[in-house]
Amino acid sequence: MTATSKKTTCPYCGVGCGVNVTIPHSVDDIVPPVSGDLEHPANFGRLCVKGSSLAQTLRSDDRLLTPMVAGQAVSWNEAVETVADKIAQVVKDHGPDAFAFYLSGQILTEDYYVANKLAKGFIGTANVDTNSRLCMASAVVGYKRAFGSDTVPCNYEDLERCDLLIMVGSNAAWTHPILYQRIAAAKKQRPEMKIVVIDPRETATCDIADMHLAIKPGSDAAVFSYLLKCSAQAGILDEGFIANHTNGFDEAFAQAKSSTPTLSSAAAFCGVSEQDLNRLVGWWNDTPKTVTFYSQGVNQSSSGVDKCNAIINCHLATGRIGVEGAGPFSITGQPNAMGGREVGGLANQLAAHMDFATPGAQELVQRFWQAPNMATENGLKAVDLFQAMEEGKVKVVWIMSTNPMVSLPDTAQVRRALEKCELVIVSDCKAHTDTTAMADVLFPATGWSEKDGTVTNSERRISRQRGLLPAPGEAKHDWWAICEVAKSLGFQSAFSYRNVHEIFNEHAALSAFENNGRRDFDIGHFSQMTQEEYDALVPVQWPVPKGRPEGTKRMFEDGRFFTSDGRARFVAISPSLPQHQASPAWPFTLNTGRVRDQWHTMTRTGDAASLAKHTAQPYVEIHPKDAKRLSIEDKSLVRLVSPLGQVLLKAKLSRAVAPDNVFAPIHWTQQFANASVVSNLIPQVVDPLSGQPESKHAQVRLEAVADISYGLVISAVPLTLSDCLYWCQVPSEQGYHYEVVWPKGQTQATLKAMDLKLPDQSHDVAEWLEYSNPITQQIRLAKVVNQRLSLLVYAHPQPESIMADWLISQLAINTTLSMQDRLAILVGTPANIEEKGEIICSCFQVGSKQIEKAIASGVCSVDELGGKLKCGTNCGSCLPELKRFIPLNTELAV
Ligand SMILES: Nc1nc2c(c(=O)[nH]1)N[C@H]1C(S)=C(S)[C@@H](COP(=O)(O)OP(=O)(O)OC[C@H]3O[C@@H](n4cnc5c(=O)[nH]c(N)nc54)[C@H](O)[C@@H]3O)O[C@H]1N2
Ligand SMILES: Nc1nc2c(c(=O)[nH]1)N[C@H]1C(S)=C(S)[C@@H](COP(=O)(O)OP(=O)(O)OC[C@H]3O[C@@H](n4cnc5c(=O)[nH]c(N)nc54)[C@H](O)[C@@H]3O)O[C@H]1N2
Ligand code: SF4
Ligand SMILES: [Mo]
Repeated sequence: MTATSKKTTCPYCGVGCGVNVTIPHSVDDIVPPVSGDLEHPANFGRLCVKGSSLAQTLRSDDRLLTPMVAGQAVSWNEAVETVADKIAQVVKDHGPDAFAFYLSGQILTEDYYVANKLAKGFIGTANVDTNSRLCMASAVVGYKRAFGSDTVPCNYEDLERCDLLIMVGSNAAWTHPILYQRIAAAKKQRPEMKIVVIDPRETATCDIADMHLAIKPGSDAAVFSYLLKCSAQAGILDEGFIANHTNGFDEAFAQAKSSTPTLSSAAAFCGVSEQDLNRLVGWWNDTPKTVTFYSQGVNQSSSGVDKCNAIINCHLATGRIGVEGAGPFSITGQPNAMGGREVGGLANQLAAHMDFATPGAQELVQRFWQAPNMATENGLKAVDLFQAMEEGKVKVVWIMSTNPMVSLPDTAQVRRALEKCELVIVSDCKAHTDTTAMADVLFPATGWSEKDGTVTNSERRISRQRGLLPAPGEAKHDWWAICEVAKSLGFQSAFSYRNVHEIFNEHAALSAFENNGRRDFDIGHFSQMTQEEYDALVPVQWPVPKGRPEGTKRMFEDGRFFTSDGRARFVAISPSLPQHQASPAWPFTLNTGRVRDQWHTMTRTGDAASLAKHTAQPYVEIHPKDAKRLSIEDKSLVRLVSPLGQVLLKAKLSRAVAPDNVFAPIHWTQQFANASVVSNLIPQVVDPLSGQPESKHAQVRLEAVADISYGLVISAVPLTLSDCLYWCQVPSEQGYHYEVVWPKGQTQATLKAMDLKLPDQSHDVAEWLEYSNPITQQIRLAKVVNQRLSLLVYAHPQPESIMADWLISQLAINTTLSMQDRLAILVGTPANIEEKGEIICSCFQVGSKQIEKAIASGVCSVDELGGKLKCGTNCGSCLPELKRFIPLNTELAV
């Protein structure tokens, strides 16, 4: 039998890369090879490290395999009836707004469409919000205010063809790696192309930048307000475009002039040097082909929408929109955040890019759906929704494909809300997440490799996701579960879809229904596709109206916008700073974001041992000056306290953050570490227009943690480490690896006591190997059962680097341990093994020590490093980091 190959789309970031997967012959073929799709216009064959590691995440020991009600496995029938009965009861007793969906930019467009239709047309509530509220909401409102529609004007080629690229609040090198590599390649080809990074923190993205503008957190709008003001002085306004295609220039310009009257006032507001700001102004003035590319550093802010419009104002004023190599380009984070926006999956949208405020829209959608209970006004946005839950107003919530116990700000509030809610339904692929732990009903969902449907990437490109493997256990598609509940509620005829193709056709038909060019989102060409056509769908950029099957590369080329008069709108912006500012009690500003090799709450990337090597533990980046003042050492445990809660993280001393500022990644949940969920610290401050939380900003205090000992526990079976102050489980293939911190005073006896929690091994022959040094206070214990290593515990007063990889590999060794092996285990390393150091290249597992050694032996470029160690030669995600190892930065852009 020959293996078959299928084309699908990567489930991670909004770049939306095409993936080829070779389907295994049988379920026992563990790893189906995954490669980049050479024909996909997002990536042309390349994949970053997360995409390349997809095969490792396909099988998980922790899949949710059956529906559960109150902790008991039940049939789908019973679970669906439980849910439908409760929804019917609360709607009858309290009205439709007592029910809510909380969805995700990671479900497929077809899942999203039916959820939105059920809530807004049939149950009668617009309480359909999503984690895109935490992600894209400000960008959506910014576009809608300016263009009358949520339309991304640009495409990926514009990023390669512009002459100036301003990257604002984006660490694309880690978060949109394939786009970043396309940009880096363009810069290498045309070194005269300028790149500016605006970010309070120095990131890997800065490696290709001609200038890094390390602004004060939240001050972005002032940069663009000043650029607008200077555009007039420099005479680069596009007077014709302003006159013929826009409204509101005078007010916006007057406001920009009064907000940022001088170079010195603007530079002071943003905390940058006048020289740097002036340099940006010069480049802006000289470069018609400018793209401004923005992400969460812009969106996740109490003034996120204003920041977006400050950017868009500059592009409208100079006519730098709707032409090749220019435009305000908001990049989407999740693989289908854009698809969610298309179906109307936010509480203040209706459907198909219509909202409640659009005259006639509600009636149009009602007619199209034949909806019996049409919602009539905006529903609750995410943070308000969870507050309404805590107040007892929302009584049933159905959470699908998101982990709000980790990702929403103020975890304690989210917990209170879910505890108060009468019925919490969670649809997830995983059995154990911080949110499934709060559920009354669990629906087992199929995951990426099992689902069929469509997703839309950051450049409006719709691609097929194709099912590769059979669903495990009783797992079902999300759209199916929604339709079953809908049918059980009595809405049979409107939800009797047989497959996703029927749903997609209906979604396409609604987009075209009585549209006639009035609405941007029109994919009417697809409304009558056959199953075969749907299966063969090639990636295409919307709009794809009837008669334009090739789709649309770029928007607004004709200068017409989707406002009532067809003109774009300037918005007068007064730049403002984040709501909470530092104070003596809370002197540090906490910034949060992503690391290269993990995805969100680690439910998928946490399954790939190789991806854990880049960043094994949750950390906080602290400037060395602050660390010294607070007696915090590198790698030591630090407590971060905010008015809302506290977390424990490992210190990473770094000049990438400014003094008085710290940065922590968002990925670690209670499944991976006992006390490191950073959302515990983030207040529920939101943008007044978009409702998007200011997740990039919290005020905290830092404390060194005293009287502790650090350790490492390696075990053949999972352990419950309840006596620890801190533990973090590091994903590993051979066994269980925990990094641990205990209160001081661990003795051999207490450490051995951990063993009591292991399964009964009384029939086995067990012995302990022990080493302790009273002077260095080191204790090392190894338990050998039937001549094989089963548990290992190291404890010492300082955070030490230990070769956990080698130690854990000893768990898998089948042969009897020799005297030499036993000694090496207690020492922590065999004499003849090269220490790799921190893994930099995940694809080939090349570590910092190996790279340093190669450089010491004369290697002096990234290419030569690749030739010698292979690092950086597969996905290229580590190239920015490799470059930093090269002395004097002799390399140009990679
Ligand atoms: N590896 C990886 N990639 C991902 C994801 C992931 O989890 N892991 N998630 C995906 C998703 S859903 C999203 S939304 C994207 C997010 O992609 P990005 O937005 O690129 O990622 P973040 O790290 O959240 O934040 C970007 C930067 O904003 C900066 N920042 C903080 N405050 C400010 C500010 O006030 N102004 C400016 N200008 N910058 C500021 C931070 O220092 C940070 O470097 O990534 C996507 N890609
Ligand atoms: N402090 C701070 N907080 C943040 C951010 C930040 O930068 N700083 N970023 C915010 C942003 S931009 C985002 S996008 C969010 C992300 O945060 P979340 O959405 O909470 O994170 P995920 O880990 O992606 O959660 C997805 C869940 O869905 C499950 N799942 C995966 N596929 C499917 C499927 O097909 N069906 C179903 N039913 N389940 C599935 C996964 O197992 C997982 O439990 O975090 C936000 N929170
Ligand atoms: S850049 Fe990486 S994570 Fe994003 S879609 Fe492409 S392969 Fe997937
Ligand atoms: Mo996101």
